[in-house]
Amino acid sequence: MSALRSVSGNNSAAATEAYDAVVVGAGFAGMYMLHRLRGQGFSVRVYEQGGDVGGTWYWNRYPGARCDVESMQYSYSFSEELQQEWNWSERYAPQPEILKYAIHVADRFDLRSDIQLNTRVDRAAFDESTSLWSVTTSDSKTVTAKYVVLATGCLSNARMPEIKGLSDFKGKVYHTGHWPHEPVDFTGLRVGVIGTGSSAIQSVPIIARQASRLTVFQRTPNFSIPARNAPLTAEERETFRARYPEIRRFAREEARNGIYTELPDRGALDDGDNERRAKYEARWNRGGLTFMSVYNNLAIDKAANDTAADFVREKIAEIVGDPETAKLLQPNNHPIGSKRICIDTDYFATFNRPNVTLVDIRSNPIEEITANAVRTGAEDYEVDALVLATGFDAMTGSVAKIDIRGRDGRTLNQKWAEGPKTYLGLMSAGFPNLFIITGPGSPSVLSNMIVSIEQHVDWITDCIAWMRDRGLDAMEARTDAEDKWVAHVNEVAHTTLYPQANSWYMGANIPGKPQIFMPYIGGVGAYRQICNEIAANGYEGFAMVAAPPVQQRASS
Ligand code: N01
Repeated sequence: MSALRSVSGNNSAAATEAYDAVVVGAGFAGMYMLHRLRGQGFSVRVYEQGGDVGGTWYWNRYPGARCDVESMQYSYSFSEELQQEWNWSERYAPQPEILKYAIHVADRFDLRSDIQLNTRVDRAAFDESTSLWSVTTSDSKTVTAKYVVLATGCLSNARMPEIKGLSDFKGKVYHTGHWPHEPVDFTGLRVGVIGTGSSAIQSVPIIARQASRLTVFQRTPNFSIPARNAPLTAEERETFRARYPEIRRFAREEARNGIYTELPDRGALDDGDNERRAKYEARWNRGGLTFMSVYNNLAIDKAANDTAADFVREKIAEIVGDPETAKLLQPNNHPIGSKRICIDTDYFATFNRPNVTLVDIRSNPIEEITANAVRTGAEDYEVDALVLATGFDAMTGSVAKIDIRGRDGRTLNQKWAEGPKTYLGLMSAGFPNLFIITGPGSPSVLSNMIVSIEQHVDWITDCIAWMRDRGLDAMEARTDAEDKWVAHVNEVAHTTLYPQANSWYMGANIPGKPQIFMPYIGGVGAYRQICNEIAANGYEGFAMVAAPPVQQRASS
């Protein structure tokens, strides 16, 4: 099982390469998957459409791109040596440093020999007679594999907005999620940014410092908390490293979102106004995503949530000089946290600059883009360059681009036409031996992604090794178990305020996409426990198929 086999039906030159597993994507998920499967003696081929490893950190090179989880935590935990030796320079490392880390991991663990870059997987089809997948890539080759693992990432399918006239624009057009590799300099240019999600909120302050004029086109204002980014001292790194065993354990087992922080023991309305305000103030000053864990009911109780939302709205009004602009920047159509909260450095203060204008395209939608301007009902805003910070076809977009055919030739896109259906976010019934890392139905984007990636990769590796030990040929989610899980994911989501927002969690940012809350909101600790119990019970809810006897296989 361990060696790469080159098999050929007729000994012709056109041999088909055969692997135990094909992994799609060489981001953090695909790299660790390769490392673990190799460690178990499996042959693996990883295909990566980018020119290097790193996934989202390879593509998202826009100015100001950083992770919103602190780097000491947004990093692999599987190797003690790695976490002790890598020196993060800042609390939130910038994109080039995270990419450098990914490249370091690929080299340090000697992963490159099994990764084929610049290659997209176009098609994967399951052959029921052999229980093998045929995987066709953009270089027109087909290989076979017993297992296919989709490590395609949740936010890797940049979405171009459908705006009339966009192709007629004469200046340069950039998408934050597909940024050029060569430096982009906006000095002296009039720049328009469309969108005000995390990517815009990170890039706007930097573009504003370069551009002669920056116009930000906002449809929906977002809640954002200061990052309070700062260099990490050697001492801070050492203190953190010394506590890694407890920090990593907590992130895996106790935290809801895979981030080490205090667990709140009371609700927002249990405190009086002054006490509550003092707590919000302290978290605002500390900065970062943990603002949302001041209290234990901000995600479930609207009255409690309003107290946090009001606090942030007040902060915006304090920071932004022009009251009209401040009002426009105050989010008012969704509970705080029901869309991914943003983390910024000087975003709101940027609107005090004389060269920055905020345009409300909710009341005055963009009608079209002309050769040199963005035209709203009221005005033409002349720009030399356009930055589209318009987001991603999240969670399912990258999977949907691959023609995946399971039993009876049915495609995954057909099966997921009304929304993704998975068991545990790991497998989908009708698609044997096809695993998804951080897929819909798992905590995924609601968590520190690396914590969830490591959990899935470990679970999948253990599962594949378990099958090998028992001579099993195929594994598949059972429809009844999947239906029950989908219902559970949906039920838990609706005990929270999350479905109240038109977010990409719900698929609401893509016209025509079914609106279903995709990630599992039960918390990473609880989810891990469920996955572990299912494995301990012989992979409950999954159907296993034994390998046919050797002579039967040979004659089929
Ligand atoms: O994308 P978004 P993003 N006309 O979908 C607007 C992660 N991330 O790239 O809200 C005009 O959040 C849209 O408006 P509306 C993070 O998880 C992580 O910013 O649909 N506007 C919205 O304002 C994040 O949540 C980091 O009304 C249009 C914006 O574009 C996720 O990626 C950093 C439009 C899109 O916001 C996505 O963030 C950055 C149109 N036709 C991102 N279409 C880290 O720190 C869309 N919009 C790891």
